[in-house]
Amino acid sequence: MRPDDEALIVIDIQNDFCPGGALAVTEGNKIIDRVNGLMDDYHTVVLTQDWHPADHSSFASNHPGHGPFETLTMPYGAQTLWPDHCVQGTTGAEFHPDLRTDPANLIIRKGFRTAIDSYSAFFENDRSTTTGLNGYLSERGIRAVTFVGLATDYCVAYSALDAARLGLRARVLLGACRGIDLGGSLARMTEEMRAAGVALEE
Ligand code: VGL
Ligand code: ZN
Repeated sequence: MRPDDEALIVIDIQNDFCPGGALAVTEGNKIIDRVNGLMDDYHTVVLTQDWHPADHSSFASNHPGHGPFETLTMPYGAQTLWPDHCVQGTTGAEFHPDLRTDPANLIIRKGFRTAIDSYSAFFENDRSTTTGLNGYLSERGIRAVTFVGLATDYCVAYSALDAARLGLRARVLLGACRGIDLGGSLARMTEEMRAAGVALEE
């Protein structure tokens, strides 16, 4: 068992991010056995769930003339456009059926505001609108967080960078993550995490 001031944060292991899904991450399903095992080591387990309305501003389909994986400038900065994914209430938004959910103490949904995307488990993409997760963790006395899940270079990396910025000890188990790797994003975000003091382990 890990010390009780540590939490495991499992990012977005949902059908749409696994093979066959709308925004499938290569081998996204391959991490599930390991993640399920890790849950037994932590007193506190948090799952995140990407949870978008159908008219979400990150969907290319809501920007006529633009396609998936293009970048648009939003009021809060640059935003990658994605295929429709993790639409509230759909099968694609459900956790992968092999993922254990019973051990979760908290399930945090993000990206449910039409006008703003949310990669990080802590803050939306304006980097200031909070999800409430930091308050939950601090009230529970959590000082260190370990991240696993999908995708390494988006929701995992943004979450880990925010955790470090918030003064939590942050660790990413890269072998229990898989990346999207859009235009070199995997190398870039891995380097950003390393530079921010996030512990990168296999
Ligand atoms: C994610 C792109 C869009 C992720 C979520 O979970 O990494 N990536 N929405
Ligand atoms: Zn999303």
